[in-house]
Amino acid sequence: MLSTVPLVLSLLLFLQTPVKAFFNEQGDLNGRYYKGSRYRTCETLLERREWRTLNDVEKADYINAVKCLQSHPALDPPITQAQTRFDEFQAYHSHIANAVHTVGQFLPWHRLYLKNYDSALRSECGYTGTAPYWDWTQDAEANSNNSISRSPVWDPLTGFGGDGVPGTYTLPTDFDDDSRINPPSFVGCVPDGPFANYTLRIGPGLLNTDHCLVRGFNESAAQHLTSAAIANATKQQSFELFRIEVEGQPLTSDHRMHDGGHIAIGGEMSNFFSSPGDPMFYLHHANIDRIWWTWQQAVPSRLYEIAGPSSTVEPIYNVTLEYPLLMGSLGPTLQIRDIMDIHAEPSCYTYIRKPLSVDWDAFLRHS
Ligand SMILES: [Cu+2]
Repeated sequence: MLSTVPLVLSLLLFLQTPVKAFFNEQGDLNGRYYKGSRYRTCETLLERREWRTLNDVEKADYINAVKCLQSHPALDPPITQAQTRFDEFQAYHSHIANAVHTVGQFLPWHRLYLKNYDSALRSECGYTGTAPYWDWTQDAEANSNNSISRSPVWDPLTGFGGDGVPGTYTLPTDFDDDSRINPPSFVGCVPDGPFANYTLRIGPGLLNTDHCLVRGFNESAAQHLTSAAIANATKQQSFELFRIEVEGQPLTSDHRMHDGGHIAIGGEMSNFFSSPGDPMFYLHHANIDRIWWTWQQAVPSRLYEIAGPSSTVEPIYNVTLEYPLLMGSLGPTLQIRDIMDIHAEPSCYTYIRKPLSVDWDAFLRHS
């Protein structure tokens, strides 16, 4: 028995060696030391893919998972009108909107929000597919008029349904400027697709009334959704300039890709508070997150670069990597530093540009 003691000791010493090496490699970023265990590398990376590279079965799996979230009861929403888990995500965005836009935590907060939505689709609705993104440059640069409205993402059978129909929705009259509702954008109800019959309870704006999914496509926003628009952002040399160039108004005088995408879809999606009531919110923001990740990867020091004001009202601080990202009932509070590297725990996802070759196993499972 005694002879096992030195054996165990030498085994422990042996095991310590790679742990130390890991700490040296990962432990000092931006002059700060943190626990290596917090930044475990991922066992696998979930792959996020462009919507149109999914086959019809994969598209249906995603839509069905969103509809599942729209059928599960809310857990602990910050706005009592929220009835479903889908509403709960929308309600939390509305609740916290003033604190997470036009500030340094804008991109990190939305990165974690999307991750929690993806996790809910998987753990609560059994979704096993990709978290899709919408690369709107493929539509904005199409050689046709009405390039946004011609996108396959609006397909009524395989996509998210199309434009709102004029005259089918009447905005309530009792909203004030705080709701930031742009009436011309609320064209009408989406009559087709998988969400035509879903009753939204949060929004529009700060009103929380039962209503249909409202859209109002705006083709002129396509000019903010081109590769040139992306290049204008990704050429910025500091995070502070980059996040301003991505987010758009009111930080910039004209629209940019973030607000441009919101305005291109219009209706609920155009609203500062209630935009996640349109399921396309998550595909648009995944593309914004992908562009941020592209910018982060271009220069090593950008992986943990963060800056910007913490608030739009006093007291205002500079956002640091310790800044807490509040998620309420959607998930645990994490610090910005925890989500900067999407290839590390707890994020563990990546963005795929090209379509994958046919996965015959998946094909045979579904057929
Ligand atoms: Cu937002």
